[in-house]
Amino acid sequence: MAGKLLSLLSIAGSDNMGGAGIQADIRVGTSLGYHVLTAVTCITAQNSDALLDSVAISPTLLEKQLKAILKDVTPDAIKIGMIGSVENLHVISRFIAELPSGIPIVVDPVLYVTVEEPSLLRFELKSLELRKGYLSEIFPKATVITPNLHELKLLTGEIKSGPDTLASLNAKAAVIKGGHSGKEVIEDILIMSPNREIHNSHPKLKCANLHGTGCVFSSLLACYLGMGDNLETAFYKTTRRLYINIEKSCNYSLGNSNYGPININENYFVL
Ligand code: PXL
Repeated sequence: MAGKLLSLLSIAGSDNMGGAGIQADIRVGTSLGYHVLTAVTCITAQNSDALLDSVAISPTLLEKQLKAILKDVTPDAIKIGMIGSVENLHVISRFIAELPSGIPIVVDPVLYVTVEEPSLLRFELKSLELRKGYLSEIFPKATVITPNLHELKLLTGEIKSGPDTLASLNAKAAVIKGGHSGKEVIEDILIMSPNREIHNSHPKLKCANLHGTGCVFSSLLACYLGMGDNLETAFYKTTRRLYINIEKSCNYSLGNSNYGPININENYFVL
């Protein structure tokens, strides 16, 4: 029999514009030779101007998707993005508790997104219960979590990371994504223990096409971990590759808006 095909399981929401969510994860995984399995948690209606609506998949259907996959395939890596409801959070929590040990699980707690319609704030962005669920049920089971600075604030009350960050997030490791700092140099920080931090910096790119950056970050990280990289190497490769993909996305336009998807389809080998 031929060699085993690597598989990434993306548990996330659908973005009909193809920039974020499940669609981003499929493109990231495919670019690295993965077969991408999906469990859809919710469906959004959006374009590059606005998020119009979002509806959660029923917890029963989510559970069936996850069980069907696990009965057949043991994924090499798992990425968890938008969750859609607290009921779905409980389903995901039970699912990851029952997995064989050793599968890297990357959790992107989607609680703040760049473009938003204030009148249509989706569940994810306003639910206190969801935040509590992440902290008590999901983060402790994750290999690494990837909040942005706004999400860090929403989850811990702190705007900066420090020695207590992992304890207050209840997580084993975290990457704090610095893209929203407003600074000219973006600094992403991998926290592996209270006194072990790794900083990766790059200049802020003046680029309009940034939709999906957070989703791509977490699925790249999951893919590299699933290929056997340690967290430090996977973090380095993720920040480098994302930077190159964004740089190459600056000079195209898609549709009406000035907030298009990043082009993640090309793999750039980074070491
Ligand atoms: O980027 C966060 C995000 C995650 N998942 C889905 C989304 C978005 C942002 O629009 O639509 C499905």
